[in-house]
Amino acid sequence: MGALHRVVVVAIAMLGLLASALVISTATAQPGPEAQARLELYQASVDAEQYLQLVEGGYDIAYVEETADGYVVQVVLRPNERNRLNREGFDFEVVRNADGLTSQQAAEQQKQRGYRVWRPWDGAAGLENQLRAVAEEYPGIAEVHTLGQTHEGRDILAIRVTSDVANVPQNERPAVLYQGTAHAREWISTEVTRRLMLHFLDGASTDPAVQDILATTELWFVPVVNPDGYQYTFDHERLWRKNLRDNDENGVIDSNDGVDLNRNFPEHWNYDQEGSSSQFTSLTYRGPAPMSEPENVAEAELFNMADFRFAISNHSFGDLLLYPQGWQVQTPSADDPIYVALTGTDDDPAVEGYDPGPSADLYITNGEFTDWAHATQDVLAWTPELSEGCEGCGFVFPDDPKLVQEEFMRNLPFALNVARSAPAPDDPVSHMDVSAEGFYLD
Ligand code: 0X9
Ligand code: ZN
Repeated sequence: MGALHRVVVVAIAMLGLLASALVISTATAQPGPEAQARLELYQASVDAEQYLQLVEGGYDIAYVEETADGYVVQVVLRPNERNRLNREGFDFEVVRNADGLTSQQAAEQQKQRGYRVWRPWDGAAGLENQLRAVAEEYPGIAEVHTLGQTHEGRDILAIRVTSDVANVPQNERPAVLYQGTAHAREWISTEVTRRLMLHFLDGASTDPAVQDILATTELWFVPVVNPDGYQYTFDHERLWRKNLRDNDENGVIDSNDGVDLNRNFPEHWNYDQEGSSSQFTSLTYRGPAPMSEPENVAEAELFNMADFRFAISNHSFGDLLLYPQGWQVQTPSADDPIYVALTGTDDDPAVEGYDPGPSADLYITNGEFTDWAHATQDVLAWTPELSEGCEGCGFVFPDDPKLVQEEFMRNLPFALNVARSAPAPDDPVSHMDVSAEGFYLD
C-alpha cells in the first residue's frame, strides 16, 4: 500500500497550487456527438500534476500504480475525452489484453461466443429470476426481500439467509451484508457475491462451519445493487459505471446521464472535488443531492432491516482490500484494530495476493458506501477490488467458469472470517496471525 499512499500524499501536497486552475479547465466539458461514442479503458504514464488533473477533473480512474518516474494510471474515457487529454499533453493509449483486444473488443467476443458465466438481470434466465427462485429452492433458510425500485422500475432484491429464517425476527441476530455491482460494469463482483450466497445455501445441509454461522448469524446478499446499470451493460455499453438517472430529463439515456452510486451517500457528500464530480457527464457524478438515488435509499432501508455488524461491498478491479476512511488520507479510526485484524497486512493479507489498506490510500472519494456504513451506521465495511482475471482485461473479466471460481475461492476465507466475527466484532476471528490487541488508539 506504500506506493498508493505516496500517490495520494503527493497529489494532496499539490492541491492548493493547482486546484482552482484545474477545476476551470476540466469541469466545463460539454458532450458533443463524439461523446456518445463507446467508453474504453486507456492507460498513460503521468506525473503528479497530471494525476491531480485527472482526480480533480472527475475522471474515472480505474487503476493507479507508482513507477520510478511517476505513475501509471488506467482511466475509462470516451474517445473525445482521450483526444482532448492527449492534446493537453497526456499520452493515453488504449489498454489491450494478451490477445490484443481492447475492453470493448473482448466484451464483444464474449457476447458473440455466448455467455458461459455471465447473465443479464432481465429475462427468463436472468439474475432477477434466479434470485427469486432461491427462497423456493432453500426453504427454511432463505427469504427474498424487495428493497425498492430503480429509476426504470426494476426491483432491488436482497436475500436473507439464516437458520429457521421464517421464525427468527429481523434485527435479532447479528448480521453481515455482502453486495456486488454498485458499479454496473463490475460483473465479477456480482458473481463472487452470488457464489458466496450459494456456498452458504448449499453448505447449510452439509458443512458444519456454515451451519455454525447460520445458527447464530444472519447473512444478507445483494448481488446486484444497480440492476438498471447492470442490464444497460448487457444491452448498450459494457463499461457503463453509474445508475440510469436521466440527469437532463430528455427521456434518453446517454453520456449526460447516470449517478455514481458510490458517490451519493450522505457521508462527506460533495466535501470537495477530489474523486467525485458535480458534472452530469462525469463517470463519478455524485447526483443532485445526498441519497438522491433509489438504489441508495434501498440500501438505507436494508440497514434498518438488520443488525449489521459488517458489510463487504465487492467491486473490481485492482486486487485490493480497502477499508475506511476514503474521504481523506491519514484519518485513523478507533476501529482500525478490528480492520487490521480482519484485513491483514501487506505481508499477510486476508485475501491472497491482495493489497490491504485504508481506501484513501488508493484515491480520495466522498459520498462513498463504506465511509457511510462506518460513520453513520456503525458498521465496519470493506471494498474488495477483485481481480481483472487476466492482464489488460480491466472490467471485462474472462467469461471462464474456472477463473471465476478461483476468484470466488480466493475471497472465501475473508468472507467467512467476517461472518464468524459478527457475533463479537471486538474479538475478530481470522485465519491470519494478526491480533486486534495492542492496536488501540489513544
Ligand atoms: O471509486 C470507487 O468507487 C471504488 N473503485 S472502483 O474502481 N470499483 O470504482 C473505490 C472506492 C474505495 N474508496 C476510496 N478509494 N476512497
Ligand atoms: Zn466499483
